[in-house]
Amino acid sequence: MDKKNTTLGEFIIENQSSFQYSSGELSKLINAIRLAAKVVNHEVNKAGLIDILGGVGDTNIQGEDQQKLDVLANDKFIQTLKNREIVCGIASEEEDDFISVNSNDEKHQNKYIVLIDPLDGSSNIDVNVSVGTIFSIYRRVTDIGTPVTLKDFLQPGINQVAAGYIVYGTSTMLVYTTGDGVNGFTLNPAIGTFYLSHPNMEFPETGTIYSVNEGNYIHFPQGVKDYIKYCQREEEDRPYTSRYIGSLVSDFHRNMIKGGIYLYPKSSVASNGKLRLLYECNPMAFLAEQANGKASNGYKRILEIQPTELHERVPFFCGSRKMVEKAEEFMAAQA
Ligand code: AHM
Ligand code: MG
Repeated sequence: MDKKNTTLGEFIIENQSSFQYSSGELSKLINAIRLAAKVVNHEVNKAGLIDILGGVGDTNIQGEDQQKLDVLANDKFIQTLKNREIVCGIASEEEDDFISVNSNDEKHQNKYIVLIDPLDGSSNIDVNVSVGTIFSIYRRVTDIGTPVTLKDFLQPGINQVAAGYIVYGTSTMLVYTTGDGVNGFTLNPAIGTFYLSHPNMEFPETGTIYSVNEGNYIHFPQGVKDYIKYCQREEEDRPYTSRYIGSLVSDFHRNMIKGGIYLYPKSSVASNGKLRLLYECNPMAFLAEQANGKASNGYKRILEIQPTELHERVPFFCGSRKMVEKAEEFMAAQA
């Protein structure tokens, strides 16, 4: 069969047997995410048409205003995962604490936990700019048959079994890895089917795009300031092009296709930057490494950081391998 005619559903089945611990559970879980993605996609696409925009008046645990679509996306993903009884626990950017899921008939028998950022870049919704969903999947570490605990969620990123994102962009794509490369699927909205459009995605080894919120320049550490100046210097393939959407999923997606680096460093006003380790940086880092790219906190591999809190933040440098290494050189020079 022409690979490009492969649907996501077919791809999941075909690849189930090649997955080391395959029991079908992970396939069901990715299928549930596929379904929730289509529902959220439908809502995101009609956001400008109906009275669904704007804040709901709540703030989440990080003190940020929640947008209606954040709440809706959060509900859809959690409901879908709960209803299908395929996970034992869920943590979300929009929930203060993790959720323990108990199937009706069998007590706590599922082995996977999911961490999600249901709608990342949500400050972009009101202005019709791409947003995304990020997900990360682990095997629980506590005993099956008991409720999940925080320990199940505070695992280093290297333990991830699968991770991915959905980008609600000019077209909607679901991109994911189960540790055997990265594949991208584009939604045909007419029939509601994802097709394999980007098999074996890889970051170019280097690139000419840097993505950072330069408005924060004054607050950045000296190593980051020096790296930005390096990007802007006229030499060889530089100055680089600056591209920053403010939507991590979209910035990452573009950089993976074209070659580039994304930076969200710490600053004098945010000691660990902004992005969350568990449901933003770890899944993106897993994807980056699976796509021949690199992800670091400026000094060390993101995937090896031992988390201590559900919503902890971490500086994030991610993208084409050589570019991340160069940024790390500048950081090390100022350490
Ligand atoms: P969010 O989870 O509240 O949407 O924040 C995460 C987003 C990322 O998608 C994006 O890269 C970053 O925040 C932009 O932040 P800033 O506006 O500070 O540059
Ligand atoms: Mg987010």
